[in-house]
Amino acid sequence: MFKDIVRIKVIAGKGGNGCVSFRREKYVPKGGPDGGDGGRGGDCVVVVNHNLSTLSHIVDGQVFKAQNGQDGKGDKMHGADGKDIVIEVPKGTLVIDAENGKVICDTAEVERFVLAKGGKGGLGNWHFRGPTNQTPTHATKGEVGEEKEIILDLKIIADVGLIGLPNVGKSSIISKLTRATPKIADYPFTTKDPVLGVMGYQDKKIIIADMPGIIEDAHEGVGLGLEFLKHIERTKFLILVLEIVNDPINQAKMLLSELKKYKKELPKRIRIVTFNKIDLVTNKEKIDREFLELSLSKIIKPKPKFLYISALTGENIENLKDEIIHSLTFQNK
Ligand SMILES: Nc1nc2c(ncn2[C@@H]2O[C@H](COP(=O)(O)OP(=O)(O)OP(=O)(O)O)[C@@H](O)[C@H]2O)c(=O)[nH]1
Ligand SMILES: [Mg+2]
Repeated sequence: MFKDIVRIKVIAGKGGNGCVSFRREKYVPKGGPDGGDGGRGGDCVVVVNHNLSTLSHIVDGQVFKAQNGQDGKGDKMHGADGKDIVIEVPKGTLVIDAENGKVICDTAEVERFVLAKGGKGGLGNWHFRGPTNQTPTHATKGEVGEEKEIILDLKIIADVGLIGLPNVGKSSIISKLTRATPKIADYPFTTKDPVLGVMGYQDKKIIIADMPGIIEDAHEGVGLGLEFLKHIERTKFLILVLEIVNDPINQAKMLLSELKKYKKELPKRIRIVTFNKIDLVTNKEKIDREFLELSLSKIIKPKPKFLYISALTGENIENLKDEIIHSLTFQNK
């Protein structure tokens, strides 16, 4: 199951107590104080695991507790430090303080972060010896560890996102561009969650995200809603997938309006418009490309690149690859 938001509780370990003890040796009836210090409590740490792509391994409400430090012992023996507890997350997970909603750490930038610090160990009684007190019976207790309620909110990191109505061929396209094997079927909402694929180019890896379909009034929760669009917020650009045989201009208008309702600037992210299923058009002369492109250039700004493709036969898929690479290079300059 794909999960992209969970609430957890983290409890760092308590420090071990300092020890009260006196040296006991043969012929030394009154030995000096030798109580050791308590160990430090373990920390709660969030760490990026590059093999993860969801938060499904974490249960909502799960409590992560680090180990307590051990108490000090006689003979100045230091108690063992408590072990840290590591919470593994996919890259791109935002760590949010549930109390005030503030982002504490963005794992797109930081790969390891201490969420809650373990308590310090207490001091053993030998620290408290002095000229006036040779037999201190005092040691300090270990400090409690920090405790926090945390929200983990995954926003996947992809370079390019595929956006379109249901059933237009988005998953078919990603399966042609990358080695991803998403479910492809002739009914709407086959894709329920984002799917990532990697397109190799020279020594670079371009990450492409296939998205669920968007329908009219998705912003009001119709279809699968628009919540998944948070996963394209970090993409460098979007590819709009339109079905050539099904009034593409109308499809584009509807999609733009939904994207805008989610986030006003999102439509500006569109760099490529693909007209898919070109193989279904028997008389290609009948398509008025000029009219199509002119109409779409009026509503998509800056003017995108247009490609007529077929994910079924592979027509123009190589050109689409080139265009993706070109757009990314252009963007990075
Ligand atoms: N003829 C033809 N059929 C295609 C082409 N691309 C995809 N299809 C078919 O269209 C149907 C939908 O394809 P998907 O790739 O699942 O479409 P999608 O956009 O991912 O659909 P959702 O995940 O439901 O949003 C499948 O039956 C595909 O085989 C194409 O270029 N030509
Ligand atoms: Mg799909």
